[in-house]
Amino acid sequence: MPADFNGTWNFMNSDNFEGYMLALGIDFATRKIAKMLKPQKVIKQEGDSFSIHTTSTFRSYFVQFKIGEEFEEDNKGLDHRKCKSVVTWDNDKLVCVQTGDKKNRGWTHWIEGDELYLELRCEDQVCKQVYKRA
Ligand code: ECB
Repeated sequence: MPADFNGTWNFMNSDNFEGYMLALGIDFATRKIAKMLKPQKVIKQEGDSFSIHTTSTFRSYFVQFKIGEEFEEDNKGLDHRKCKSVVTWDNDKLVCVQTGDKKNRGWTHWIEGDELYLELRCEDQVCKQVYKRA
């Protein structure tokens, strides 16, 4: 049985979001606003199909995918760079590799108790975020 990510998750804290945004080339004004946000994630998981809705007062982002199936990601409202993404299981962790202009781009999600963890990677930067079950 894989981990169950279903649910609504509220942002608690983050580490090095600034470094991650700099690696993506996000401009100063956008970074200032973005780092104040407390996004909410709604994750729907049905077998190998997932959707992740990340919403905030400033911008929101939606992605859906099936485990192991490559898809085009547009990163609309984020850095807008297109990439080819694929998400796989690494034991109970969800691992996304985002292949495109940026090296070493991707993310990993896992659950510990009632907390959802997200590690965002771009080039040499790693941002870690923690969400709590709503
Ligand atoms: C969507 C809420 C954050 C909006 C931040 C606005 C501007 C900053 C622009 C670019 C920064 C790059 C990413 C923002 C960080 C998080 C957004 C979604 C990250 C993500 O890929 O989540 C995955 C895993 O949950 C699903 O898309």
